[in-house]
Amino acid sequence: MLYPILTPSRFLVDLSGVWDFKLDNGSGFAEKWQEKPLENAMSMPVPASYNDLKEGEEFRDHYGWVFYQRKISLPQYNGQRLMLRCDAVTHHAKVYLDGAMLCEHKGGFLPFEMEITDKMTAGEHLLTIAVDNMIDYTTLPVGGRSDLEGDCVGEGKKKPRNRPNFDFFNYCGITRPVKIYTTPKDYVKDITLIPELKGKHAAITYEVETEGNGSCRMEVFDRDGRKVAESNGEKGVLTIQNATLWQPRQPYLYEVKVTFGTDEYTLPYGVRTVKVDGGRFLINGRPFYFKGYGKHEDTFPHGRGTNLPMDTKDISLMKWQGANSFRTGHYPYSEEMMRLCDREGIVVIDETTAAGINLQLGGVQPGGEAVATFDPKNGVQTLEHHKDVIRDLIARDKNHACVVMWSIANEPDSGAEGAYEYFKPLFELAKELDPQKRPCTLASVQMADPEKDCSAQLSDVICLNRCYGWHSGDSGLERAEAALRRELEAWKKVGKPVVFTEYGADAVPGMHDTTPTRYTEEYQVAYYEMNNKIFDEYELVVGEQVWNFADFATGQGPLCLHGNKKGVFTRDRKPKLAAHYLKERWGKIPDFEYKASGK
Ligand code: GCB
Repeated sequence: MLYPILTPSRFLVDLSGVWDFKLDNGSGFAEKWQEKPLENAMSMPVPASYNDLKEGEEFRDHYGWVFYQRKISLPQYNGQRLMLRCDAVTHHAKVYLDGAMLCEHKGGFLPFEMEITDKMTAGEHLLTIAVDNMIDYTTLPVGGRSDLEGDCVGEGKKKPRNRPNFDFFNYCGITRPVKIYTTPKDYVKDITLIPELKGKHAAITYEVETEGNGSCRMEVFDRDGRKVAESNGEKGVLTIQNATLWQPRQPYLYEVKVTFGTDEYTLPYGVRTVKVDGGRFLINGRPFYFKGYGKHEDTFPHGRGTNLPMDTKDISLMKWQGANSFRTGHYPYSEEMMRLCDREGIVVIDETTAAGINLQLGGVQPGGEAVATFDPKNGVQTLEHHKDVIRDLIARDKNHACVVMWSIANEPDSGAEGAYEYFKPLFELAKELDPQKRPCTLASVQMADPEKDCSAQLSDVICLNRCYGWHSGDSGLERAEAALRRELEAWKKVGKPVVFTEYGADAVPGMHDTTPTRYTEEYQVAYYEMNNKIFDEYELVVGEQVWNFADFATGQGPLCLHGNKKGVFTRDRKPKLAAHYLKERWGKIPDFEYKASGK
C-alpha cells in the first residue's frame, strides 16, 4: 500500500484540524447521528487520542462509540480518481459520507482507504467517522470480555468497561491523519522492491502493480539527483553500480521514481540486506548488535496521536545515546515515524497489534475461572484478525529499509497448549507475504520455558522480554543474576541469536538513595548494570532493547504510580540517571562486530 504523497500527477489534502465530536451514550446509530450535523458537538482535534483532551473520568474512560464529523468540499479534479484514507482509527471505524456508509474497519493502528470518486459531487458533504474503543477476546490488542464482566455500579446495575489485557492505556480516537488524495484513472497501485548485493553493486528486483492502461518506467536517482539506474516494464531488475548502502545510523536513501501513463510516484528507498546466520544477525552481511529500546507512541496530551516533534526528539535522544534501534511496542507506528527511521538510520523491529494473547496474565477470565488462552471455545478468537493485521502491516511497511524483522506478537502464551498451532500459520504467512523474507519473531514472556515456548521453533531470533531483578520477586539483584544466567544457558541449546526486547525497572524521577532500592534512579542503573554484564558474557545475545524509552500512561492499579515508570526518560523526555549510564555504555558498543563470532 503506497503512502499518499503529492506528485505532479497526484493531489493530497490533509483533513487534520478541529472536527466536531460527541461521545455516544448508546443511541448514536439509532438516532442516525451520521446523517446530520452533530447536536451539541464538542471540538476535537484530528489526529489525536481524545482521552486526555477533556476533563473527567466519564470522558477519559468512555466505553464504546464516539462520533467525529466535519464538512468537506473539494475543487474539481479533472476526472481524477479520489481516495479517502484513514491512517489509523483506534480500534474500530465506520466511515459515512452524507449518512451513507463508505467502509467499516477493524484494527486501530494500520491505514485503510476507500474510493470516493463518484460520491464527491460539487458542494458540501458531511463526513462522519464513528469510532469504537471496545476490546475483547476477538480484538487485537486483547481485552477482557465486557459482556461477562460489567462492573456493578449499585442496585445491581452493570456498567461495561474495557479491561485491557496489556500494560498501556487504551487510547483511542482518530489517532493519525485522515487524507484525501487523487490519482489519474490509470495509476500505480503498488510497488515492491527487493534488494540484493552483488559485490559493490545493488540489484533491486522490482514489481509494480498498476490499474488501467499505460507503460511503466522506473528510474532511480541518487542523493544528488543523478540517475543511477533505469528500466522499463512492470517487472525487472534495477542495477545500481557502486551502490551506497543504507546502514544503521549512516542511512542513504535513493529515490525510486515510477511513471505509468501520466501517473508518477516517488519512493525514498534504502538499499540494505538482512539475514540471520547461525547465531548472528547480519545487516549488509555484517553482524549487527541492537542497542536501543522498546517504545510506545505515547505523549501528553496527544495520547497515541501523531506527534512529529516528539518522534523527531525521540530519535535525536536515541542518537545522543548511541542507540541504533527500537521495537514498535506493541503495535505498528505511524508511517511518518517509519519514514523518519529510514531517513535517520534507525533500525526497527516492526510489531503487530497482537498484545495480550495470554490469558494467564491479567484478570480477563469470565467470572474469575481460568480459561486456557487457545481454548477453541472460550479462549481468544483472534486468529483471522491476526492474519489481516500481518497482511496489512507487511503491505504498508515492506519497502522500508529500517524494518529488519517482524514481531508477530508481544508476550503471547507461547508455551501453552495450542500456541504452536496458532502461531505456525502466522509465521508462515509473514514469510510468504514479505518480499524480502525478513526474519520473524515474537517477544516472549518472562515465564516462557525454552523447552515449551513455540518461539524456540518458530522465531528466527529469540526475543526475550525479561525482568530479572524487577518482576521476579524481591530477592535482590544477585539472585536475579543467577536466574538470568540459568535461562541463557537453556536458550544456548536452541542455537539461535537472542535479543532482549524488554528488560527494565521502574524509577520514579527524582527518587534517590545511597543504597539502590526499588523505584530509585540508582536501582534502575544497578539493574541495567547487572543485566548488561550478563549479556556481555554471552555471544548469543546480539541485542539489548531496554523497556522502556520513556515513562508512559497505563490503566490504574495498586502497583501503578500514575503510569509505568520504566522509562529511561520521563514522559516529557528528561533523562533519568539511567539515560546517562546507557549513553556511556552504548557509546562504547559498535553497531557491527560487537559479538563477532556469535557462538
Ligand atoms: C511487559 C510488557 C510491557 C509492560 C512491561 C512492564 O512484559 O510487554 O507491555 O509494560 O512488561 O513494565 O511490566
